[in-house]
Amino acid sequence: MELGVILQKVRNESPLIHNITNVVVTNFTANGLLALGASPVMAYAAEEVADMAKIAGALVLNIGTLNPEVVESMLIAGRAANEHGVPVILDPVGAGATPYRTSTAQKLLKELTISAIRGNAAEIANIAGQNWSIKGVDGAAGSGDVLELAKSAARMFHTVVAITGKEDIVSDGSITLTVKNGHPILTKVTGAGCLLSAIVGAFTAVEKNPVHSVAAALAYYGVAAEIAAERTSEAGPGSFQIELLNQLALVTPYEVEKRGIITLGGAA
Ligand code: ATP
Ligand code: TZP
Ligand code: MG
Ligand code: MG
Repeated sequence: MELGVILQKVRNESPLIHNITNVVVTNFTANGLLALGASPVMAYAAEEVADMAKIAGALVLNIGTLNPEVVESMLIAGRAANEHGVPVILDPVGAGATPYRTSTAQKLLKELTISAIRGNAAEIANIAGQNWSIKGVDGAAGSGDVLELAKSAARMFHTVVAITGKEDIVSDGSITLTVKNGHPILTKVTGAGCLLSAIVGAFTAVEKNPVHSVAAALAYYGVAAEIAAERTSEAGPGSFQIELLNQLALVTPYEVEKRGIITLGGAA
């Protein structure tokens, strides 16, 4: 897989990414997509989401701060995206923390064709009917087999599943990859996962093989985070957050190729 080529394609094509996301991460997500070179838009009204989704390169649905109106808009946007061949990405933020979040994520998966789901292990386990502990929107490490979980969830939902954490797993149920980039300080920035899901949308807009697009997005993001952490090692999460935006814009396709670590299965 040519990581650098996919990144360059995102920057060349600057796909429009329609986000229906949560109120915590909206600004950070828009700035992160701009830094990457994509074109973000947030649109929520039931009256306009179908029109926006059908002209987008990808639709990203994020259940972080749900309410019934937002869910209705997600379904309308998702149906329009599906009708027009626009890939839909789901971030099931906090699934498992409350029954409403779990059942909403499951409903979106049932009623829409979803190209990829990106979440932490607890969120993916809970939508797949397994009981992993989750505290609010933060997943506990858990003791389960994350590789098997990604595989079985991908098969269950007929989609690509990305489980992120210290190492990231991407599976379509038959091919499973591990991405070993990133930095622990990402866990101190709210929206680090939500922005990543939006970036997965941007990569999936330009690369039609979703295992490749998702793995490339995770590697790109992890490499940008590593460089940002190196450059702000004397500082805290505030400086890191800003430097992450800088590096999302500055990291080159060559650096992503050189530093990206993607292996087949869970092997080292
Ligand atoms: P959570 O709420 O559990 O933190 P999230 O939705 O914020 O989940 P993460 O799993 O934190 O999403 O993933 C966001 C990014 O942070 C990914 O690029 C992931 O690889 C990276 N990441 C998370 N934890 C670590 C870690 N301990 N070491 C390195 N990278 C990490
Ligand atoms: N509460 C509802 S959504 C949200 C919080 C804190 C943001 C979660 O962002 P992420 O990317 O999962 O850390
Ligand atoms: Mg996190
Ligand atoms: Mg999250």
